[in-house]
Amino acid sequence: MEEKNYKFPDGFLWGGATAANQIEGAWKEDGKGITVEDCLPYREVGIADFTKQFHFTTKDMEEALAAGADSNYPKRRGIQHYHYYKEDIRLFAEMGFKVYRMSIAWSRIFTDPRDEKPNEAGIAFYKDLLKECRKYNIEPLVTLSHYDPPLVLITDYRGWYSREVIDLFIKYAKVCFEQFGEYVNYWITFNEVDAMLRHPVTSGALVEDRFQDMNFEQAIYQAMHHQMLASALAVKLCHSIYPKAQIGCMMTKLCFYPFTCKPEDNLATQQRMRGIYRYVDIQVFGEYSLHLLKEIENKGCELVMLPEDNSILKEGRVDFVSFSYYMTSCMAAETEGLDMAPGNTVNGVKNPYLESSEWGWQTDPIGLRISLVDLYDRYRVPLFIVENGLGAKDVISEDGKIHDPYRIEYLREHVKNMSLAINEDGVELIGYTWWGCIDLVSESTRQMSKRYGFIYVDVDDYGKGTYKRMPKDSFYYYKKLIAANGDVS
Ligand code: BGP
Repeated sequence: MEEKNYKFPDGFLWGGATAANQIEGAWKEDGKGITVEDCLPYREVGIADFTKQFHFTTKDMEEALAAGADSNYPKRRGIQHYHYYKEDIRLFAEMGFKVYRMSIAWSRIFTDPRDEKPNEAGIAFYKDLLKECRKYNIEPLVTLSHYDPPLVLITDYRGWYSREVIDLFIKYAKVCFEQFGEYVNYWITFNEVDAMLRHPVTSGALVEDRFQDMNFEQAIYQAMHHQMLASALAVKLCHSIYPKAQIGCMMTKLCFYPFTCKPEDNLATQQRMRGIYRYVDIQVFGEYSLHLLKEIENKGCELVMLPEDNSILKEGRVDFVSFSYYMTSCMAAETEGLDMAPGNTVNGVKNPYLESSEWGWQTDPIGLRISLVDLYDRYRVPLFIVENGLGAKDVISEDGKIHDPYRIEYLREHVKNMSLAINEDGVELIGYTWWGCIDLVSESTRQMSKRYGFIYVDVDDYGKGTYKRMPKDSFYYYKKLIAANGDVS
């Protein structure tokens, strides 16, 4: 068999990724405002089904939380990164990270998004964190919004459906660019921008119950439109403040294969895949695709657009496309009787040729190469993989260490396929950040026990543990891989 070298361009950005609401903890410290994520367990204790109804004011919620409601919720503790960030970044540097993807919590920068003045303590925290990255020559890649809208957007607005939220967001983005721009060359506007269609609360602060006067789908399309405008305005603002900075969009790179070669299954797959790209199309091309406008019209919905909206979208086109990639599954026109597989927020028909993680996500390194080629052929802008990883239940062995060959294999096989996409398919890929480079609270399970990290954090789902950090075997593997600039041959 032909020997392959798995090469990457000089300066390729190797690193890891996290999000504020999954690691920081300190949810009430130093003037941080309350967020949707801080309150989500309310639905689990039956006080309200947050996703459907919401009759509280922010003050009610604050009082209930202060009285100890859901006090054991893992997201509020995170991994205490707010207090351990220096140690965490030192460990990232030890692995040789060139880049660290993190997010800023809007609620730390503005306690209430309507405040005129930003919260100085929040600014100071992120400045210190960014300086710490720079100390080790780690390039920060900063996401402005990663699934954590301020609660006020639900209680006092109708989430992103309210056009005023755009101004609030841009005020926040401006503070970030002005205060942190000297440390940051790479920005992302919204994490998994397409996610609002699948979970309207966490991405759009949209609660169905608040839209009894209209079709909820109509509200989601309108909220998406406002988020597109906010993203475009943020891109333009960032370029005007720091012309050298690059700012991109971020999508969930779902990938479906036709379950059979029946034309019906192919058509179902094509339609599904078209849906996946439609909002990134706006961010890259600066305009709505006809098929999305048709879909909105066919559903009897209407998009309210102001005369300036088209030029805002045109002037705010992104510099790169970034994405998360974990798994693939299949599409069939008729799913009755077929096995289904769960995935990253969406289910698909189970692919009999793939292995599954403990959570049923179907691992597919070749699907990453297919995704890179699809994205590059479509957009012709640099690509950045900003989330890829394997969630697993790690066990501490008798020797006191964590041996995680499954994670190493997942990493190696995905990296090989990235190299093939660059060297054989001509894809322009600028970086790779492993999701959850340090153990963090999982988004879908909201627990610690689904672990992604190269670094183990000693805390369980109930907050028991020392929070001590400990490198796993994969830590040393990734360190070697980065030192060899990805040559895993
Ligand atoms: C992505 C999110 C991340 C992250 C990841 C893994 O969709 O952007 O925030 O959590 O999925 O998902 P999970 O934590 O559910 O395993």
